[in-house]
Amino acid sequence: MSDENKGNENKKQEQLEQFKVDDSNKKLTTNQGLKVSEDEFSLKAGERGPTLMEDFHFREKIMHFDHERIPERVVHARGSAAHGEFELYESMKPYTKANFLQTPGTKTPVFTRFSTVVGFRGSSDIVRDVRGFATKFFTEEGNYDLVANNMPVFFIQDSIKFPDIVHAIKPEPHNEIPQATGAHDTFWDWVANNQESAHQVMWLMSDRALPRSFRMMQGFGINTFRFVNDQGKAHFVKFHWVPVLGVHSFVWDEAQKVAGKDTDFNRRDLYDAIEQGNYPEYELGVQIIEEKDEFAFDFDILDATKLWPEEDVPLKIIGKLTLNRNPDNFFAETEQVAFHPGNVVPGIDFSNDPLLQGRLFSYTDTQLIRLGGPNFHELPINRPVCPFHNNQRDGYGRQTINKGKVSYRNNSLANNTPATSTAQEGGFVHYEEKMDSYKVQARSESFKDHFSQAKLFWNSMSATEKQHIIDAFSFEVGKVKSMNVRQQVVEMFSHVDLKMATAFATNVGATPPSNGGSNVTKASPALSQANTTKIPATRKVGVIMNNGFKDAEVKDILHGLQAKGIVYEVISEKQGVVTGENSVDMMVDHTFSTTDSVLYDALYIVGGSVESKAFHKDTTYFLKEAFKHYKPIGATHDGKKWLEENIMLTSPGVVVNDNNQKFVDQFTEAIAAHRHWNREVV
Ligand code: HDD
Repeated sequence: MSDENKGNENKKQEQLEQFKVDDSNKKLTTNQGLKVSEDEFSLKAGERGPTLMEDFHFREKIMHFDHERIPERVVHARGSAAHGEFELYESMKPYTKANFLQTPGTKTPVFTRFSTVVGFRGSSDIVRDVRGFATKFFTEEGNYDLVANNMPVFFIQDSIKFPDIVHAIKPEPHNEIPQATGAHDTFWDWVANNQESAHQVMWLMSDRALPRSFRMMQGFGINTFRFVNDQGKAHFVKFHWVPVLGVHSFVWDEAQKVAGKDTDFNRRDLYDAIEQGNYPEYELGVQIIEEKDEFAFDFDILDATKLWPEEDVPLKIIGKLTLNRNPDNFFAETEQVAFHPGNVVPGIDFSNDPLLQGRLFSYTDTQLIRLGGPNFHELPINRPVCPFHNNQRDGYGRQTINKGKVSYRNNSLANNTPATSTAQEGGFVHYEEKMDSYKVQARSESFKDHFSQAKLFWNSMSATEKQHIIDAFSFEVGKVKSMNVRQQVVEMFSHVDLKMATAFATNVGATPPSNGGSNVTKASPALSQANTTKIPATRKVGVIMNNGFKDAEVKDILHGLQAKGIVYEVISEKQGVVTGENSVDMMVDHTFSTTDSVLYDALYIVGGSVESKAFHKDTTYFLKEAFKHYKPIGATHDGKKWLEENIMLTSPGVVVNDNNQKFVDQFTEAIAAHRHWNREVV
C-alpha cells in the first residue's frame, strides 16, 4: 500500500491486497515460473531462419497478447471508477433491516463506476449522453449494488423495449456513424414513434447531459425499490446521490471542443481529484412512500419515466459516499467489475416496476458473455467481503477449491450443509406481496401519460436552461436527414411546450406546430441547476503569465486562491519556468499548445512585462473562448490590458481589483457561480 493511501484501509482493500502483484525489480519468468533468459529474439533456425515452434516463451507471450481483449459492455462501455466508503448519518431501522443502514457511523467499503451510455470504450467522455453512476456496497450481508444514472427517469417503461432504444441510439448499423451521440436519424425516428421517451429526452436535451465532472452530477436509482423493516413492513423507496460540490455542466460549444482537446476529460478529472486528496463526495438521499399511498399520486409510482417531485416526496439525506482511492489496475478493477440491480441485501427488495423486473435478468446474463463464464463473482473486485458458500461448482476460470465430496442438497453426508438461514439468522426472504391478476401482455392505463412530467421539467428550468434545451433540439434534430422524422419530432414535443417546439421547428426547417401544448403549470425548483450548491472548491483556474510578471503580488494571490480550495495551472509560451520582475521563478505547467481555454473553469490573466506577438495572440484567443463560455475571468497588473482591448472590463463575472485580498475574494465568488449567464455574448 502506498504511503498516501495509508489510513484508507478497509475490508475490501485488505481483500484486494492479497491479489496485488508488483513486478518491478523482479526477474522475468514465464507463467510457469521459469526464469527467462531472452525476451527480444525468438528462437530461430539460424540468425536469418524461421522461428521454431518449440520457443515456448514466444508462444506463451503471443498467445496471451492475442487474448487480451474482452467484449466491451453493450451499453456503458466507457467508464472510470474509484474505491471509497459509505458512512451512514441516520438509522433507517424504521424502514429497512439492511445491516449497513442501521447504526449511524457505520462505514461500508464501496466501488463506484461512472460511465457514458452510448459510446464505445474508446469514445470521448464529453458527449451529450446520460451518465451511469453504479456503486457496489461491500456489506457484511453481501454485495448491494445501486446501479444508477445521472437523470431520474428512463426512456422506456418496460425492459422488453431496451434493445430497441439501444439499437436506435447506437451508431447506425450500415456505416457505424455517428459515435457516442443521439444526433442522427434512427434515434429521433425511435423517439417520435415511442412517445414514452418524452420526459427522458427533455433531460437529455438539457445541461444534465454535459456534466462538467463526475464529481458534480447527481445519481438516481430511477427504479422504485422496497425497503422492508424487521417487522416485515414495506415502504416504496427511490435512491438519490447528491454531489457536495453541486450539479454543474459544460456549455455545448465548449463540450464539443473538449471532446477533441481531451477525450479523457471526466476520467482525468476524477483520477486527478482523488490523487490531489480532493475526494469526491455525494450524500445519499431516499424518497419514501408508504404502501397505502401507492395510488395517491397523479402518476404511477412504478413507472420509470416518472420522478417523484421532491416538493411532494421530500428527500431524506441518510449518509455520505466518499471516493478516496484510485484503482491500481484499470482492467482488473474498472473493466471487470460486474454490477447488478438484483444484488440486494435483506431489507431491500424489488417493486413491480416493469423496467426493473427486466433488468433483473439482463445484468447477470451480460456478464456471462463479457466476463466469459459463471465465475465472475470470484474476480477480486467482485468478491463479497463476507464468506460465501453454496453447491455451485466448476465452469471456466474457477478459482475456489471446494473441499469434500458433497455439492448437493439435501444431503446427510455433510449434515445438509451449507445450510439455509431463517430471516432471523439473516436469510433473504422475498417480500410476500399478494398477487391476484391475469397473465397479460399489456401496459397499465396509469402508465399512459407521457407529457405531463416532461412539461413539469420544462416549467422548472431557468430561462438560460430553457434556451439551452431549444439549442440542443435544434442541433440534434438538425442533424437528422429525414425531413419527415424532423417534423414528427416537432409534433411530438409540441405536446410538451408549444413555444419550445415552435422555436426549434423554425431552426431545423420544419413546419411549426399549429396546436399542442400542455396545461401543466406545476414546477419543481429542485430540478433546476440554477438552484444547485455553488462552491469554489476544486475548480481549476488557468493562470496565463509571462516573464517579468509581478512576482510578489501574483504569488500572494495564488496562495489566496489555493486557500479557498481552488487549483490552478500556469500557462505560458514555453515550458520550463517564467521569471518574475524580482527574479522569482514559477514552473510552467502548460504551453498554449499543450492545453486549451476550454479545459479550465476560469482564467486569471497576469501577463508580464516581456511579451511576444504569439503570447499576445494566444492569450487573446484563450480569453475570448472563456468569455464566450460565460466563465469567470480575473486580471491583475499587466493582464488588465487584454480586458480593455476586448471590451470586457465591465462584464459580469470579470474581476479586476488592485487589492490582492479583495481580488481573491471577488474572483472566488465569481468562480463559485460557475458561469455568468447574464453576460452579453455575441
Ligand atoms: Fe442498465 C449497464 C444503469 C436500464 C441492461 N446500466 C448499466 C450500467 C449502469 C446502468 C450505470 C453500467 C454499470 C457498470 O458501470 O458496469 N440501466 C441503468 C439504469 C437503468 C438501466 C439506471 C434504468 C433504470 N439496463 C437497463 C435496462 C436493461 C439494462 C432496462 C435491460 C433490460 N445495463 C444493462 C446491461 C448492462 C447495463 C446490458 C451493460 C453492462 C452491464 O450491464 O454490466 O445488462
